[in-house]
Amino acid sequence: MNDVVNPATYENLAISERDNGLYVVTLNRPTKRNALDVATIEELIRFFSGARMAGVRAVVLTGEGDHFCAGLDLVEHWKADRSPDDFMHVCLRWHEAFNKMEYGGVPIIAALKGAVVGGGLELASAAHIRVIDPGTYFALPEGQRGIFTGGGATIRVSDMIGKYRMIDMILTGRVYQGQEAVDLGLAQYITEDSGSMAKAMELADQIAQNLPLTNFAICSAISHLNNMSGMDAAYAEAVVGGVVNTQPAARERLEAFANKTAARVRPNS
Ligand code: 1HE
Repeated sequence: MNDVVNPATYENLAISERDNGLYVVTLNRPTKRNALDVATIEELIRFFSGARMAGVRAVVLTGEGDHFCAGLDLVEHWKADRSPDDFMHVCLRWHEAFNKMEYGGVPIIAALKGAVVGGGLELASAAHIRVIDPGTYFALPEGQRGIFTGGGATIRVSDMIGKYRMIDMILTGRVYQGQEAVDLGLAQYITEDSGSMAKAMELADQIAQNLPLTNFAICSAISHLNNMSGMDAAYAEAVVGGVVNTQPAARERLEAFANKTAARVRPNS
């Protein structure tokens, strides 16, 4: 077994393999509400740096216990009494982890519950799809804690809900939940009961049936292209399209369409 997907090599993450290259990655410090300490960030970097090469086709990311993630481990941070230089490097490791997630080419579906706050929201926002249930809530308590973001909220949360809503969240501690959170863009799906995990698994199963190179392009190229000028993005999209849209594995699917055996796109019933 590739060490990257070997559960025995992780302490703060629980890694479990399901069918079809689908993995569940669970933040596993429930007694600390899955707060992100240095060790957990290093484990996220390790898993998501190697996931694609280890054959992982999709990941459901969740948390053990009632809460997805309470953000930065405030107790570790307080005890370490870090210098600015030290904390800058902590933040750079967070970015390493979350960039590996967003740009790594493996689809990540976050099954969210309870608190998704501060750095927990930064982590969730590096996933490609977020599923919530009625008990899930989002907040950026940094303003009240006397600190600031450091794991990409200024980039990804702004991207999801707009700069001024993000500013309001961190200035006032405003909490978003339920359908309003979906309408704003904090999540793409909400379940009626506490079934965010079941829905995330269903989505991951479906996504894992796409060709891996297609999923790689979707979960890597789109984010890169969005960082480029329009001209460069159009050029790079053509290059990616050239590689992905001619992949030999796609021929069978294209042939099925041409032979009228492939499913057609129909409206929801
Ligand atoms: C923690 C943390 C944590 C809980 N760091 N230990 N994030 C926050 O400001 C959110 C802080 N946490 C909370 O508001 C609440 O803990 C929760 C809403 C998440 C959960 O409440 P509850 O009542 O279920 O749990 P609790 O009693 O508050 O905490 C249970 C234990 O988890 C307790 O430890 P214990 O050893 O005393 O049992 C807490 O100390 C521990 N715990 N949250 C450390 N965050 C790169 S910059 C990112 C900036 C940020 O992320 S700022 C936002 C930080």
